[in-house]
Formats: sequence, structure tokens, C-alpha cells
Amino acid sequence: MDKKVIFSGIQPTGCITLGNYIGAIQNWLKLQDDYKCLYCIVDMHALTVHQQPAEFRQRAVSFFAQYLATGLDPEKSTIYFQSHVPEHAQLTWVLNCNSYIGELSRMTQFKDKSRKHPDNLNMGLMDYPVLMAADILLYQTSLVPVGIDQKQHVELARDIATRFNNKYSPTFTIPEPYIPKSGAKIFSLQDPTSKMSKSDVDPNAYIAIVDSAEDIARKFKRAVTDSDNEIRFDEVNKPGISNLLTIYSNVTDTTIEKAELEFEGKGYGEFKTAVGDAVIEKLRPVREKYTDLMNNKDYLMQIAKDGAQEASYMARKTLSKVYRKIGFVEPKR
Ligand code: ATP
Ligand code: LTN
Repeated sequence: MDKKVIFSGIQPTGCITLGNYIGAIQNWLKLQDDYKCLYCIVDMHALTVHQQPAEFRQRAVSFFAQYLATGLDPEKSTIYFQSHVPEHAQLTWVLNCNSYIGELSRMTQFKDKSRKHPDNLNMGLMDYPVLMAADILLYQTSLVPVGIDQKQHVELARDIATRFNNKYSPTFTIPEPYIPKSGAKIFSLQDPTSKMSKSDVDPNAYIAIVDSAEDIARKFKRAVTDSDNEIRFDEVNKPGISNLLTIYSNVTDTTIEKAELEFEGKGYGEFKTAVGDAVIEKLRPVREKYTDLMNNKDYLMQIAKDGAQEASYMARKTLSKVYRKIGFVEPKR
């Protein structure tokens, strides 16, 4: 039997953070052996906010290198740039005509981003989840490994797929979100009640996966905690400490309970240093591999080309099925 399909992506904006790593990429890595995985740099999504062209191009390549540096393996997974596979945009148009302004305007991310970018309320901002649905549905995806903030978008993709299947006939696999039990939302180191965001203006709020050891150590030392001195998981009363416990347990592959025991009676200073050290060790090979890969752009672009070719082959199958079902005239072969 064919392997089930996994699809996920990250937009090339800001820098890939420990939040992206724990919330999404760690699961991507785990799924590589048992599924047909497609991991995409969703550059078309990034265009919904203004991008300076030269910077945008460099950042997209850097993200591609970071994907590989985390251990995503082009021998196992299909890794590519969204803009290299035109079927994403083609399916989006069809899905647009099967999506409603009402449902799109209710999306939390749309409402947040509209508030953040009142001077650039472009159509893409609102259409963002439909493009995301196209990404997913093009490959007959079963599972979408993402952090909790993307759950609503995956649910919308399910709704759009179900609606299309009912209107025409079964066409799309109905995808499911795949969200980690612990670490689905890593919080800012400076404001532990808001999400660690890769586009935060304060670099102390996030850890980039290619930050230097010194930067990582410094950022954890400065992490905002609370004024008592107990290392205990309590998201309501101790969001900072709870966030650090979540990070520590994820990168050392232990449970929160074991981590609490390990640090029982210890001071915050010692705890923060230990979390920093664990993250430094976890990310050391990523940073090393990243540096190597960035010196080998030809190799990166070859992987991207092969990835796009394979993705496009798979995508075309779904797209022609869709075109046939909606009644487009088939071109003469
Ligand atoms: P931005 O802050 O620019 O909106 P982002 O940090 O949300 O970006 P995305 O490219 O939108 O990053 O997200 C990539 C993936 O990482 C998604 O699956 C998302 O759910 C996950 N993710 C992002 N931030 C976190 C976080 N703080 N904790 C856990 N998962 C996260
Ligand atoms: N919207 C996602 C990025 C994204 C995505 C996807 C994730 C675009 N297309 C398809 C999973 C599947 C985000 O994380 N902001």
C-alpha cells in the first residue's frame, strides 16, 4: 500500500525559531521514515506582508539550508519552494471559488494580521488559508504537523475539502492536524504569555535555531520568570518557568515531571543555565550543518529542483482530477 502523505511548511519571514522547531519540525523529523513527506518553504504565503526582494530571496535560501540542517533528508522527504510548483496557485483559484468571505474573515490569524498591518490590507492576507488548503489538498495529505496556532487553518482545509467532495464527488483526502502534546505553543522568553514569534522585533524574545551558543545562553539568562523561587509547572501562575520546563523537557526528551524533580530546590539562575546548555547542545549540529550548507548553494538548488519536480508530478495528478470534475475542457494531448 502507498504510504500516507504528510505536508507542512514554514514561511520565510524572520528566522526559524525554537518554537518552530519544537512545535513543528521535531514532528516532521519523526514522520520522515514512515510517511511520504513533503516539506515546503511557503514563499507565496510570505508575500502577504511586504518583503524587500533581495532580502526575501536570501532568506528563502537560508531557510532551505536550515530545513536540511535540522535533519530533514532529501533522500526521504520532498523539500522545495512553493513558488516553484505552479499547481499551488492553480488549485487556490478553484478553491477560492468554493470558499466564503464569511469564513475567511473569521480566521484568527487574519484578524491579528489585519490589526498589525492596517496599511497593507491586501487580498492575500485574507486568502492565505485558501492557499494553505491548496498546499495540503494538492498532495492528498493525511496529516499536517503544525503548532496549535495553525489548527484553525487545517480545520478550514478540511471544511473546504469536504464541501468540494460533496459538491462534485470524492476528490480530496480529508487532512488532520498533527499537533505535539507538549510544545504545541512555545512562548516568548520576554513575555511568557504570548507566542514565541519568528518576526518579533526583540531578538531576546526568541531563540533562532542557528543562534550562536553565546546568544542562546544570554537569552535564557534574561528570560522573564517570576518572583518566587519554585521550579514547578503551572501555566497560569508561573508562565515563564512553565515555558522553560516545556523547552527543557522537549530538547532533552524527558517529561515535565522528571524535569521538575531534577530541579527541585535549585535556584532560577542554575535552572536557566541548564535550559540554555540543553538547547545549545541540541542545536549545535544544526548550526554546524547550516554553515556547511550555506557554502554549497549549488547543492541546495539541485535538491530544490528535484523536490519541485517530484512535488509537481504529484500535484498535477490532483489538479487534473479537479479540472475534470469542475468541467474545464480537457486540452488536446
Ligand atoms: P510569524 O510569527 O511570522 O507569524 P510563526 O512563528 O507563527 O510566524 P510560521 O511560519 O507561521 O511561524 O509557523 C511555522 C510552523 O511553526 C507552524 O506549524 C506553527 O504552528 C509553528 N509554530 C510557530 N511558532 C510556534 C511556537 N511559538 N510554538 C510552537 N509552534 C510554533
Ligand atoms: N500557515 C502556516 C504555514 C503554512 C502551512 C501550509 C503549514 C502554509 N501552508 C500547509 C502546514 C501546511 C503557518 O505556519 N503560518
